[in-house]
Amino acid sequence: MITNRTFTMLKPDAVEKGYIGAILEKINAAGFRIVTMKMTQMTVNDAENFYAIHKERPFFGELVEFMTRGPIVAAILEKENAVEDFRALIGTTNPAEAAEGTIRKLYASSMGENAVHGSDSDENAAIEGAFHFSGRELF
Ligand code: FUP
Repeated sequence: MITNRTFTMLKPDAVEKGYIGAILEKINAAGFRIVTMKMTQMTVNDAENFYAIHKERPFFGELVEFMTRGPIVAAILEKENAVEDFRALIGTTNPAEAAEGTIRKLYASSMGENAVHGSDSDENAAIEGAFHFSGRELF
């Protein structure tokens, strides 16, 4: 089993603000290899399924509305210790608390609109990657 991969989305806020290039540069500079990547837009059904774990949370409706309001960039990334290292690179969920130099500190505006997603476990990285990509799209 491959455990050195994680899954990311550059969220609608980051795409709208023109941060795709800057964020990909940080990802490259941190030593991640891009296994696959695409620009896509989630449907309401997609977002409800992707974030099903948060279904009962008060922010669920806003989260789905936000994640479907425009295109995202989805990607699978590879590196030793990918899940943990990528979460360190992006910073905490709330950008106000994120460490200096992290992607969320630099490019996110709020807890809800936090620029980028990173899987929280190897298991979820595999599930989330398979949600967006078929085996033929992995390089
Ligand atoms: P993270 O793993 O850092 O992406 O954060 P979570 O999986 O806990 O949350 C997923 C998304 O739900 C966040 F990116 C933004 C949204 N969220 C809120 O809007 N409010 C909250 O209190 C927590 C999460």
